[in-house]
Amino acid sequence: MKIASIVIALAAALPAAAIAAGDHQNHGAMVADSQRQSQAPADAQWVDGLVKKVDKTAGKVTLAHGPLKNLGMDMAMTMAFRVKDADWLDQLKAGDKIRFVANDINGVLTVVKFEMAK
Ligand SMILES: [Cu+2]
Repeated sequence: MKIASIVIALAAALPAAAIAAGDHQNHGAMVADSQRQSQAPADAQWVDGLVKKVDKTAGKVTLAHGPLKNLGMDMAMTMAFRVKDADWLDQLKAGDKIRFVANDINGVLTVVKFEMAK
């Protein structure tokens, strides 16, 4: 009985996660959802990113990025991130290629480290 209910729970959870990861409009919801996934490690995962837009007013940078498994994103996508240090927005401009690490900080996806890609 126990094993059967675990299998059912997994089967129910997996497709939902896959759909959420591919749907950009629901990115915020996905993050809120993923907070209960405490098995997700806080390990730094470097990923390539292409700067699409810098919004200093909002304190955000829009990045086209590869998969970020540590944040439950299994595929490449374009989305806005907050940056840990607002000064970083002065160092970035559309078209820049970077490598970065993003973390979920209190439910907000935030670039916590970055470097210019060569
Ligand atoms: Cu993303």
